[in-house]
Amino acid sequence: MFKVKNGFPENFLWGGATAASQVEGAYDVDGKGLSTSDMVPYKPMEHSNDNMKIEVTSEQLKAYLEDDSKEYFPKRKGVDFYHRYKEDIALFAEMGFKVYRLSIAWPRIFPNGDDKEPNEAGLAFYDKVFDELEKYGIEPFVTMTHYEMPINLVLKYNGFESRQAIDDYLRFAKVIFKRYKGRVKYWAPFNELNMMLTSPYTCGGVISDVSKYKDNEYQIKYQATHHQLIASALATKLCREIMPDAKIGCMIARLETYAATSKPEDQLQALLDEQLNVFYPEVLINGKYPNYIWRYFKEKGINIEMEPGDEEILRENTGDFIAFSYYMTYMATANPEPGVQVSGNLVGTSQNPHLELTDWDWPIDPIGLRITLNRLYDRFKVPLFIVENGLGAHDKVEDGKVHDPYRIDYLRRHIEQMKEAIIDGVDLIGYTTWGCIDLVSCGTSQMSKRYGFIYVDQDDHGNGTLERIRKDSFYWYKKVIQSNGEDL
Ligand code: BGP
Repeated sequence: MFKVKNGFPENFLWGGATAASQVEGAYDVDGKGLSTSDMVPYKPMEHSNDNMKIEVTSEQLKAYLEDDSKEYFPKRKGVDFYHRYKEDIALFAEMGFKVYRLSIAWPRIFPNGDDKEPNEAGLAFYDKVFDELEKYGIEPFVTMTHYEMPINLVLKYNGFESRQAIDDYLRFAKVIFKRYKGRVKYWAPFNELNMMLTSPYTCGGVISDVSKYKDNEYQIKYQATHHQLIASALATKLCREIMPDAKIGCMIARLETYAATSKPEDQLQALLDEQLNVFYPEVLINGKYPNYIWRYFKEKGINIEMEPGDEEILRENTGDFIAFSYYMTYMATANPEPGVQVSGNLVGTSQNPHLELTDWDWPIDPIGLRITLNRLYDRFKVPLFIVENGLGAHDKVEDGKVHDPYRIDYLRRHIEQMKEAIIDGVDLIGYTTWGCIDLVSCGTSQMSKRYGFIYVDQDDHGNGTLERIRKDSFYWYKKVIQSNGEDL
């Protein structure tokens, strides 16, 4: 299948991942328009999964647009990658990255989403980023949009609730495919398609309280998802036409789920949750809505409005790989007590008594990653790419250094399980740890939830020098890459 050295394929893509909305900052510089993430204020969260939902109401949005002086919007500042990308990419190269996952901020290219012409300054920025990556031989992996929809499209037609979003998205796709043809080999149309179920605003620019499906939240989310699935398939078609050598695949948040007990009904709930999670690759890799989803849609009163030709679009434009984020495992229970979080509503659970928890109550489960890799490969038989995995933790600077043995331990244990999965026969092609540099947390907008190999001097309120400091894990990951996963 593929030559293995020290347990990993010789050409294994080691690297790290970020998102424009969480690192770039410069939210209104060089013609960039406002994105959905620019309208998410600081919402601290400690030791709870309560606000995994990153949502904004129509009233809040109106207030933020009119006068945002009262709120602090951390993602507008990020960690100033926009001006420091050369320094940061040099640090990634120092660790030996083979690949760097980044996203393109859609409103840098089309400030209002529907502008007649793209914004040249925005296109030129990513030219320079790709130049820098090329200088060090680092392959870009581009998430075409990672929670950065132009806010004007939310105001104009409630984001991906409207089918119009497909056309505007494809205009954006065509511009970036043509511009970066030959420079970017790996593409993912959206970030974590399935998180539409908890965060329709963040994932699809959909504000539920103004939705035309107001009385059925499932209809809102799955109709918007249908539009993103069609957009993904048509982007895949465009990609094949414009860049035949590129690879494009679907990206989900993997929610590996265990039955809370050996009760058959809990095991059945775990099966149903698994089906909800793999629904997206079922459509985008296997080319059709899976049979099981129609029962679920019926039970939830969901009636997907499709247009003639939609089924052919999905059947004829399937992806090359499955990319996914993996942080933790979940537990499914058929009869949750009031207040118990269950994976069916896609909220992380801290109930598994056998797993230790992170500072933010995310269960740590390295073996779960081996299970996930086997499950996904057994079902889809396409290459897999782990594009997010990491530990959000409180780090502190001591005498100019950051000692993060807990992060090294977390990553080491997950990489060990990746090695096991490869021995199991899984075709795993790459691994980009999440937040290779400290950045603004997606769910909580906190800087203090740090993931990076590189510490950034900035606190939750945007105070700091933005100085970069190599953590102990920086030097550890450098050895891991140098030894192709042998020296852990
Ligand atoms: C994923 C997002 C990433 C990243 C990650 C960690 O859902 O794709 O953008 O943020 O979550 O979550 P958080 O930043 O909330 O710790």
